[in-house]
Amino acid sequence: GLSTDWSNLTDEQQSLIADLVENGQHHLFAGWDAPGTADDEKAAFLASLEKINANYPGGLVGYIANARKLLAEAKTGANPFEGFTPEQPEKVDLNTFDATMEHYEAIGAKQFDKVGVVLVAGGLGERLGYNGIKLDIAVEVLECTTYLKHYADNLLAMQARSESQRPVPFIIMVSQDTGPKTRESLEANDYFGLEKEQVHILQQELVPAIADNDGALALNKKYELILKPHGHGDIHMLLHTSGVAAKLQREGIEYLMFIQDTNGPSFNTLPAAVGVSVEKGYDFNSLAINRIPGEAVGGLAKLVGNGKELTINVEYNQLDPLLRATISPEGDVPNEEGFSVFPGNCNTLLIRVASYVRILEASQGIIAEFVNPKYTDDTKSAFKKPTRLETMMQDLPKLFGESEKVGVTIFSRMWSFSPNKNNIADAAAKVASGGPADAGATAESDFYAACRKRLEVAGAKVETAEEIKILGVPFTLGPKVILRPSFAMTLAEGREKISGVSISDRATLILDGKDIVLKDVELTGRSGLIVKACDGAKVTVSGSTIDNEGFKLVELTEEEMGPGGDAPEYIKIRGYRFEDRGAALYEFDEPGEYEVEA
Ligand code: UGB
Repeated sequence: GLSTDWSNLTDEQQSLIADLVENGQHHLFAGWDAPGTADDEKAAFLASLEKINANYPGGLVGYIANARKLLAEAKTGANPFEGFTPEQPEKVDLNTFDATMEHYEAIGAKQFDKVGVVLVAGGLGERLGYNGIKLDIAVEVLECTTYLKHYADNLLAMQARSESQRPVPFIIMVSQDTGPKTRESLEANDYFGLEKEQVHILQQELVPAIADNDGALALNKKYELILKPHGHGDIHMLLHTSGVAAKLQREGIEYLMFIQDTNGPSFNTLPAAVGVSVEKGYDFNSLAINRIPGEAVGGLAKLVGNGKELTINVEYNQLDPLLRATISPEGDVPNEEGFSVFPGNCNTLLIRVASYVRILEASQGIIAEFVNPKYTDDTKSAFKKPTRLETMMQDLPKLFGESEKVGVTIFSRMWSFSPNKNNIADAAAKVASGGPADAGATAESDFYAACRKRLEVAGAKVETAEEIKILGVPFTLGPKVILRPSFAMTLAEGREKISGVSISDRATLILDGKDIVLKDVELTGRSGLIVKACDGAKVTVSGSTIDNEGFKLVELTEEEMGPGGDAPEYIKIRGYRFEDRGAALYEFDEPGEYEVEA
């Protein structure tokens, strides 16, 4: 009963249509106009079906089958945690910056040429209300380093510290929303010093929305599917179908570190996390923080029951019901230390490549898809709006067997997790209800806090500033310290290069370069000191008191914040900027030995 002229379709198109019709998708082709009318729309529609069919392992028929199965399960209301009791996962606590942390860092730092970095950056950041890609946002606005440059700088620093100096593979997952601008940023900046060949861009595709429990694909209008994002779990499928995971394994990469687009501190944790994975034999190491009850990050728990044991992220919307049904009738309430019972998932994951590739091959990279339809009523027979299958990258351990080991490594928050996810108004509301802001200003202040910590570990006297509040978002900005990854990747490295330093609450210190040494240097008042040294430039700054006007924080006026204000958007999302009032700048772009007495 399909009314169109099918004779000029390719064999593949005809067989795809036949397969779809056989699988309950007759409506996609019903009521078609006669040949000669809307031919372009029809062609585009068929092209979109073919594209989706090619991108999803098992094709559209596989997608529909998976949808029917998951929707049937959702309808019976099966509790995914039935029979399981959550227990504490196996964990290593690195909240303290002590010998244990340095022990793991030392192990991890030897593995820099066996690690690849995977950045999931397909999301648009609607909650942040930012108009570009999130990777182009500045993580700090003293020098306005973007997240993408900051991540690339870390890869360069890892390379510079490994014996082989082999380029660290950098895999970036983009979507149709973020792909063009991500490529543009890389190209406009000459790949930030990386080699083009070490960067692998993988594009995730949208999946069709589903209109009912029978898995009927939803149409926007005649000849047009409704398409929706499939989630960050697509990274596993893409690393499989592209062959990149297997290729990296053949090239000797042993670990992949998965990071998010706006989590600036992730590389602080890399050396120690790798050290933990190596020493404990973890196939999957989830990096975590002490979670605040109710916080929008999942909880990492060991689920025990049904003859099984599985350490997994319990997503934030499922955690409270699970706790109520098992170990905590009050739900997600604070423990004696004020934290949620289970560590919070940073979604920074360190995965052992050998087990990963094996699991990708067995699963085709489709990792624990789920569906979350909103039904019109209790009969669960109709949806309020079309739904779709989704995946989350942290669900990989659901496919693990007895032999794979999952562990959790806990770090302090400013050191490991300070994403920039919320606009100022939402951030202020989150703070008001007792949660973290996870906003531009806090991402920046935590960035400085982590660098201050490196100074403190090196014995520096650091005078912490008072908390300030801009537009309802509280944060502690000073002293503002940037130690670039070129300067130090581990605590030990910072200790070797810093001695006798003291820095006042309003001062600014920026160090960029591998061979910079600071000895007996005092930064008073609001003074600023910036030292930049190229490769081969050995710079010693010693016996100095720095006393200048440094950087001044200037709050944006209401007018500047408004739509007419000409401040860049990455400034507006934090509500302030800095003015350089005469910080001391020492820059060395020729190799050699230099002594600086300011
Ligand atoms: N992302 C993609 O690349 N593609 C997609 O289709 C979707 C996202 P969100 P979410 O660490 O704060 C996760 O939306 O999903 C990228 C964990 O599930 O910011 O709400 C996107 O670009 C949760 O357990 O996060 O929550 C970004 O880089 C918790 O730990 C990343 O995926 C929380 O993150 C995350 O996307 C957290």
